[in-house]
Amino acid sequence: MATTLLLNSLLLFFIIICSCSVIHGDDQTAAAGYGYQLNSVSVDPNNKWLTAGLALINASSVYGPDVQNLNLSVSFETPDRLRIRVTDSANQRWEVPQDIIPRQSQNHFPFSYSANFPTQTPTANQTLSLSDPTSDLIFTLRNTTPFGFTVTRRSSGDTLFDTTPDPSDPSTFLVFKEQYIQLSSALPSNRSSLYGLGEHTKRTFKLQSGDKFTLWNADIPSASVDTNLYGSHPFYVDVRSSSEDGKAAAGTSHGVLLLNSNGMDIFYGGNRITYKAIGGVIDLYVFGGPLPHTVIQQYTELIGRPAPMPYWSFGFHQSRYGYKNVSDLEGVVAGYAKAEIPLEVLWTDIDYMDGFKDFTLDPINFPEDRMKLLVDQLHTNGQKYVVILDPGIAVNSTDGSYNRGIEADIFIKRDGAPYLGKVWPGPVHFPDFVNPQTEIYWQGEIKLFLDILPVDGLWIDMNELANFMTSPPTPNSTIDEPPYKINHGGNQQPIYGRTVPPTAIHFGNLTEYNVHNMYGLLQSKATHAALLNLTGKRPFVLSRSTFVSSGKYAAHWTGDNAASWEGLAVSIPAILNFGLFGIPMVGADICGFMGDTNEELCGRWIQLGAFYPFSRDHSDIHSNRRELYLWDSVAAKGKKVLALRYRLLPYFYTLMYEAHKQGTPIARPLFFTFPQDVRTYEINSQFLLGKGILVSPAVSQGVETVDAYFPAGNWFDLFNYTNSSVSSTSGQTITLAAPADHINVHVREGNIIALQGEALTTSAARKTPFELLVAVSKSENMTGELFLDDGESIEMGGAVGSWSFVRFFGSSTVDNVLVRSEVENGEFALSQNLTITKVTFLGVENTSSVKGFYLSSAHKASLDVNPVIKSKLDANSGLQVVEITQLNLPVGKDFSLQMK
Ligand code: MIG
Repeated sequence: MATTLLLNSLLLFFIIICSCSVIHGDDQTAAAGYGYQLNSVSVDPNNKWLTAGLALINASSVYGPDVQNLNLSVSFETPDRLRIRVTDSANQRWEVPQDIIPRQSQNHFPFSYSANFPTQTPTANQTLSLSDPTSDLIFTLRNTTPFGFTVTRRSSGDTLFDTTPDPSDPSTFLVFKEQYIQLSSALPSNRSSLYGLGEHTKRTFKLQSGDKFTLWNADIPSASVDTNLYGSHPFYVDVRSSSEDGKAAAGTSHGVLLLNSNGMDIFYGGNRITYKAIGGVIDLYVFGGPLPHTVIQQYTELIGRPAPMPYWSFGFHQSRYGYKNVSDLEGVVAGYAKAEIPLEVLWTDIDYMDGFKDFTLDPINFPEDRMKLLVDQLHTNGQKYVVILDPGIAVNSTDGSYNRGIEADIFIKRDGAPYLGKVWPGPVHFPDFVNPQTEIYWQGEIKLFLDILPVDGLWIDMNELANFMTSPPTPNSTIDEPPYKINHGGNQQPIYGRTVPPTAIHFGNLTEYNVHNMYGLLQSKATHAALLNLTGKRPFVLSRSTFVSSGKYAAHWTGDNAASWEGLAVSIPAILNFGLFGIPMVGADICGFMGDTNEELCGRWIQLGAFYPFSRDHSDIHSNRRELYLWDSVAAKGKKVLALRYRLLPYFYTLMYEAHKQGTPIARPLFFTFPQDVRTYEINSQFLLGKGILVSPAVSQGVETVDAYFPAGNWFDLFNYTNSSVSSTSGQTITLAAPADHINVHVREGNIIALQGEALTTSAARKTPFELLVAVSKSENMTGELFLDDGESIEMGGAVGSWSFVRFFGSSTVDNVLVRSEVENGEFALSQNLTITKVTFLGVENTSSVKGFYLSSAHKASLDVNPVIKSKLDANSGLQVVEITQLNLPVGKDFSLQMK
């Protein structure tokens, strides 16, 4: 007990050695329990690091051996990002390496600390608080028995994370064993709403008391609710409805990441969250927010911002598992063309492969010559083509991909030989994407394939890793069979089941046990790099398995959902979650994947799916077909909603830019825009696109109305400017008509949206003139943004000259509406001859009779036609819709337009 555990005593300017009597005190309960006691504390001379030594109080026999001595280190990585690490002070343990998830290098901010603790022997329950003068976060070490720490918010005094143990309840203690780490924080259940932690299918977006989350990537269909699925994201956002003292505004938010790649269970009990991880270290980040969107900005600043997605990927996608041959594919393209429903991207599942082997074409049904013609034809039409790849490389010595993999020695190994699994082609080896050589191998294979078939993107499936067989565990191995059984599959299935066994070995002697949850991330990274290097264009990669930071490389779909009404409803929380996880390009299989769909369900699903960031219809080989043109009513609905989606493409794409630059999701919970409105915290079946477009779908069978919540303000129906506008004085639930052919999509006052025309492809839509939609607000400033580039160059917002960015501003009084633009780098927009030909004002006071409008003099020259002003009354609101048409405003030049 007398020895300190400090790493470098030369750096210390004080050392405290606690005496046993101080630590144990009279607390018999603690002496009988587990947990750790504070043993020493130090701060480095620059006040950038606090280090503390912790010593085990009592060993316990469950879940294997305890780690005796721990090192706690705390630093402010930025004023908004506090990092708390607990590691084994004697042994280096596994943790997520910098080369897998590059994090910002440690540029710590100095903190100040409360004066008395470090300079005198701490007594029981004394505390030491650290705070950065510029930060709202305070870290407090508490010399309780057992030891605990808290993170509080300076401005409100609110406790954000509280590991102070309840001495009578060992389940609240810090436990740190070789293969079991327990960390528990108290939460104020009446004021705290949690979101995130996945990947799971959940019926609610807000976490519910009693929810359990297991993180162990698995090929489990997302149709199963509340079990671990394909990805792992140990990150949540905590939105507080008030602070302890009631002083902080509702909506004050922070985020918490436990950066740990090992299998884990997380228990949420309303007033407590408890992590139980089977390896790694505690590497806890607290992001101070204080708003939902700033939390996500801070989170993605650490893990990496989302990859920009090509413009075309915002078009509509059609896929199916079970397309029979090239003629079948051609028929789908023709079906869409005939029905005049937009089809941007055709997809092909494993059916195209020869014997389900990657990088091959079935010579009978998908022969090379016809496939080349198909892809050529799609490209001529302005359409794209994407195919699937699975990780497993078929074991077959006559096969090039196999031989090159063996040659390069890049497969995951077990017992010294490439591990033998089984997937679609039969026996396979799995490329080890931890090995840098594997990126080279993978790129080489993709190049050979692209040389044959120039596909536009890649879809990587089964990368959890999924394995059709279970290899026997290594006898007596606690790696294959750890002492604590996480709740894999919802019933504590062995973690070696139907994947690569945890004892398998990756490059650098890493175990599958430790890197398992990162396989999909590593494959996404390699696939993204390969496409970027080979095509010189912005890659499009869709990955089923994800981990922290996957958004840097890939889009995601929610996997094998159910073609059911529940499957439709649960897609909304799933999509919102991936926005929080930094993977904003996300969608669910439209019309449902598993099981037969039906006309009504599919109709409602395309109405919702048209507003997913990633909008793709996909289905299982064992189910009926569901291309949108197959039912007349679905075709009609598809045409209507996709027409609006395509008009909104500039808006979606500008949201992609915002996501790429700041991390803010494309599809957002309502509380992102309305954090102070606590009624938005419980919403499960509505979401926002950006800050101002509200989607309120019908997600149940047979309904003709929808009860939708509208935060305060005037909202205007985007399908019909003069009908169904809604006025919500202080936030209210409103019953909206939702006839079968209608989905409610509203824009809120204060938003200026740049729209383009409808078209059957995104490239055609991009050639249409712009319409500026101004949702007039009397009380608030109006704003909007528009980002423009070629849609496919690697950088989004890179070299000046290749992009333009336009900010729109507006203000309004009773008889005067002003809207203007400020253009950054206008050259690109000017070079494309992009013009605004129409401005529509929604919500103009009916007392103001519009006499005319006035363009700022600098641009009068651009007015080569006489604009036409039309005004209609919105029967619902009594407000006017005023349209100014036949304008010719260059998007690339500032303008100002006043209407009075
Ligand atoms: O074992 O490639 O989630 O979208 O159609 C199933 C066939 C493998 C699972 C994917 C699904 C895909 C299917 N795949």
